[in-house]
Amino acid sequence: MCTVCGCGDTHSHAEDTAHAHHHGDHQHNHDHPHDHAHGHSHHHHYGLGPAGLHIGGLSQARIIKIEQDILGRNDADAARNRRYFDEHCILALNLVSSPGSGKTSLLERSIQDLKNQYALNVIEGDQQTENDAERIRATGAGAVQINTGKGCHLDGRMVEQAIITLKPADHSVLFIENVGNLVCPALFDLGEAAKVVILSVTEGEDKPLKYPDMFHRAGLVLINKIDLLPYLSFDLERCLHYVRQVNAEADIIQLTATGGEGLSQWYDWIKQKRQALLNSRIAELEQAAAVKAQL
Ligand SMILES: Nc1nc2c(ncn2[C@@H]2O[C@H](COP(=O)(O)OP(=O)(O)OP(=O)(O)O)[C@@H](O)[C@H]2O)c(=O)[nH]1
Ligand SMILES: [Zn+2]
Ligand SMILES: [Zn+2]
Ligand SMILES: [Zn+2]
Repeated sequence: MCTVCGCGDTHSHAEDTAHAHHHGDHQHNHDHPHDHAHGHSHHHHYGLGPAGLHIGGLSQARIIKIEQDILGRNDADAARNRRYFDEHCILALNLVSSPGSGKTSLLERSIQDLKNQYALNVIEGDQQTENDAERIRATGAGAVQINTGKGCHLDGRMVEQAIITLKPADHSVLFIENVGNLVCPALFDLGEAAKVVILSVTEGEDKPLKYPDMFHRAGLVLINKIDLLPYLSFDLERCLHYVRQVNAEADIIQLTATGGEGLSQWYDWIKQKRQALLNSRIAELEQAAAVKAQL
């Protein structure tokens, strides 16, 4: 399923999709269907309608309705997960990135370093294969693999089912490795405490601007593979600036997931988030007890 995000979009123009064309020396808006025989470069922008995307065969109003239905259902599932995580003081982190940015590597290393401190579990999302769950199990942590088939993101219901299988302990940490995709996982809340976006320096510094939704929703941005900086023309300062442009609030940590710089900052961040979760749960219970005492 990914009717909402339009991933399966074929590059066709139709229906009510008004789109802008930026030709070299002029720009015009039009909504006529046409082939692609222009002899000059031009810019087709499918995100300018009210739905923010184009799906061949569907009107903008229909897309908005479908999206509201699907996301509304997902939000209800995610809210149930969040309540469960809060009641059991489970810190759930949703790791999102492009394929190959280093999510599983980071988890393998983090589990080695943290397994004596916390109970750890991992939900692994990929379209196919159980490779990542096997890598995680080799570290000794509990892992459930979710294969999404043609699907390009995890949703709240999939995570709920995985929790039933994993039965994470109270006060544990649950890492959710989403499907490698910087687009759709931004839309689907899983009930996590925070989205952690991982950007590898091999991907180029412009990704926060190209995929702003994802970076906008991040609680933490990890800039990974900084050990490779000497071999690349990646402009770190510019990248930090771009992250700030789309998200002024997110924490940012630079690191080498395979073992090296920045890992201790990442572990401190987890520790702080976990403590904040415990504190708010304690405050909640105290408040409930105070109300009960007054009755
Ligand atoms: N040099 C270097 N390589 C890294 C680092 N982190 C990950 N890698 C390498 O990057 C490649 C991809 O890493 P994975 O951990 O499989 O990436 P992933 O994000 O889990 O990939 P998908 O699950 O397919 O989306 C592997 O060859 C890793 O060894 C790093 O900090 N430095
Ligand atoms: Zn044109
Ligand atoms: Zn992975
Ligand atoms: Zn998608």
